[in-house]
Amino acid sequence: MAFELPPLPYAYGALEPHYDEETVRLHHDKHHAGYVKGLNAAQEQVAAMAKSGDFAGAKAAAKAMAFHGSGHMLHSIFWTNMKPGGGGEPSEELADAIKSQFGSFEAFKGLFLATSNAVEGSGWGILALCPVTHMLAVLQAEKHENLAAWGLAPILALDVWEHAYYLRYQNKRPDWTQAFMDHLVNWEDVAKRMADAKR
Ligand code: MN3
Repeated sequence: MAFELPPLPYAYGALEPHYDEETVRLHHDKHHAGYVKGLNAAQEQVAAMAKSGDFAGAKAAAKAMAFHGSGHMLHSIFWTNMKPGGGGEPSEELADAIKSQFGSFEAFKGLFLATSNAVEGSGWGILALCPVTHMLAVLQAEKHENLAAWGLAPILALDVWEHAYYLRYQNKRPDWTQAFMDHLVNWEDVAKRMADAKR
């Protein structure tokens, strides 16, 4: 069954002024859609190899699967991780987990922003949960798939590819990551993802 581009959970312009309508539209309808298309193409390539018995394209298919599959997954998380009037602080279980792992929400925020800002080239800042130990970890992804920690579930994903912010924020990545944290994060969604990952 083919993968599909999930619709945005809000209107294209709903995150203004912190995330501009034009970027959201291009980012969702062109960039994210491109990863869904690439993932489906990789799946078809695998099916064709299995059918023909010719596995000459195995390496390319595996790489395409990791790149486009991770791109599709991280963007799907990213869109739902935001809401109009977001930001602020998490509550209850997620707030406790962040405090226990990082000392305080402020310390977590500093680490998450520094980690996201320091991604080399295109990538992501990620907060992930280990479903076995329930520990939280702040990670980077280069492109979508590199530097992944196997087994950890991303619950907060911040896109720092230039396509994610360049129209509004130009080269000022730290202004974009700060705006994301202060005005866009949907902490209820992050908390729900943590609870789901624990099950
Ligand atoms: Mn993107």
